[in-house]
Amino acid sequence: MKIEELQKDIQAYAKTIGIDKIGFTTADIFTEMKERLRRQQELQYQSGFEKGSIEERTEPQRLLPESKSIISIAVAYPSRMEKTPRGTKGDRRGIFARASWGIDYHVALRERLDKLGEYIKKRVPDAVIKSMVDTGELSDRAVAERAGVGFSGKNTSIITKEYGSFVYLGEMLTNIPFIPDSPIEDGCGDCTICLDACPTGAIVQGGQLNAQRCIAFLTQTKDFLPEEFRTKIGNRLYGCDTCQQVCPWNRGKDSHFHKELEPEPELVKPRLKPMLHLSNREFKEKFGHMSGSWRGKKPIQRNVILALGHYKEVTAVDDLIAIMKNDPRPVIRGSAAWSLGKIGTDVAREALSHALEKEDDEQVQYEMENALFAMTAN
Ligand code: B12
Repeated sequence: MKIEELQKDIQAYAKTIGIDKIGFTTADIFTEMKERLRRQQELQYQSGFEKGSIEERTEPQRLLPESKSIISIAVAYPSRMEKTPRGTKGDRRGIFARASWGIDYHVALRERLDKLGEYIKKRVPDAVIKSMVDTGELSDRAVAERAGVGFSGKNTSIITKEYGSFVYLGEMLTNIPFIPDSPIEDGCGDCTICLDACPTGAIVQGGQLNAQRCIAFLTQTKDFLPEEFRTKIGNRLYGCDTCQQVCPWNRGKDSHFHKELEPEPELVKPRLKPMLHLSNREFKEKFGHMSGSWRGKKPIQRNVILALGHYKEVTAVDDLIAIMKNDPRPVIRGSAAWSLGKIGTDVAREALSHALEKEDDEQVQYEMENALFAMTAN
C-alpha cells in the first residue's frame, strides 16, 4: 500500500471522527525545543506540570523506540456561549476558562486518538502506536508546530488559520514513515497585543512565558496566592484566556462542532456564594467531568473566596466569617481573612480581631493582621 494513499485515507477518516485538523511530522529530535526547555528551566519559568526529562520531552524514540513519525491532531472548541449568565451585586459569578468547557478535553481527544489508532491498525496490522494528550512527555505544541497544524504565537499558543488558537492538541507516535507536512508561516508579525494585555506580564517576550506569573497557572496552585496576584485573578476560578481573547487571529473564531465540548453556562460561570459550601462529593458530582476540576476543590474554593474579595461582596461577609473561623484548611481561612479585609465592613473588622485572638496558624495570623492593617489604612 502506498503511504500517500494511506495518509489521505487517514485525513479523511479523521474528519469523520471529530478531528478538525491533522498534520504529520517525523519522529526526529526536537532540537530547538530542547534549547527552549533548557532555557525555561534555567530561568525557573516552568509550571511544574510538565512531565518527563528534557530528553524524554524532545526525543520521541525514547518514548517509542520504533517511532518514525508523529501524527498531530487538533480539535476546535467554542469561545462564546449562548446565554452567558451575568453576575450582579449580591449574586456574583466566577468563570472557568474555555479549556474547561464541556467534558474534560483529555477524554474527548483520547477517544478520537483511540479510534484513529484502531483504524490505522486495521489498515496496517503491524503498526506500533503510542498516543498522548497533554499529560504525555512531548510538547503537544512543538509537535503541532512542526506538523504544520498551526504556528507558534507570541502568546505561546498554537494558532491555526481556521480556528484560531481555540484548539486542543494531541498526538500519536507511529512506526509508519508518513510523509511530513511543512510548518506554516509565523502570523504574529510585529503585533504585541497579547504581551501588552497579559494582566501579570507573564509573557516575557514574544513566544516565551514565565509560567510562575501566568494566571492560568496561579489559579491551579494549592497554597496561598502571592498577594501581588490576588486582585489580578479577578473572578477567574480556573485558567485564564486573556492572551487568547485579545489575539487578532481569534477574532470571530467560535467553533461549535462537538456537542460534548459545549459549555453548561451555570457550571462554567457558577454563582460564587454556593461554591463556598460544596462538600467534596458535591464538587465531584457537579464539576468532576470538567478539566478544570483536576486539582480538586481547594484551589477553586480559594479562588471563589478571592473573587468575593475582589468584588467587595458585602453579602458574603457572614459566609466568609464562618469560613475564617471554622475551616480546617489554613489557606482557606487566610484567604477569607484577606477578602474580609477587602470588603472592609465593621462586622468584618470585628470578626477579624476576634478570630486573630484564637488563630494558631502563623500564616493565617499574618493574613489577619494584614487585613486589619489594610482596613485601618483605608
Ligand atoms: Co497549558 N496547554 N494552557 N499550560 N499546557 C498545553 C500547552 C496544551 C497543548 C494542552 C493540549 O491541548 N493538549 C494547550 C495549548 C493548545 C494550543 O496551543 N492551541 C494548553 C492550553 C489550552 C492552556 C491554556 C489556554 C488553558 C487556559 O488557562 N485557558 C493556558 C494558556 C497559557 C499560555 O500558555 N499562554 C495554559 C496554561 C498552562 C500553564 C499552567 C501556565 C502551563 C505552562 C504553559 C506554557 O508553558 N506556555 C501549561 C502547561 C505546562 C501545559 C503542558 C502540559 C506543557 C507545556 C510545556 O511544556 N510548556 C501542555 C501539554 C503538553 O505539551 N504536554 C499544555 C513549556 C514550554 C517551553 O513549552 O509551551 O509547549 P510549550 O512550547 C511552545 C511555546 O512556548 C514556544 O515554543 C514551543 C513550541 O510551540 N516557546 C518559545 C517556548 N519557549 C520559547 C522561547 C522563545 C524565545 C520562543 C520564540 C518561543
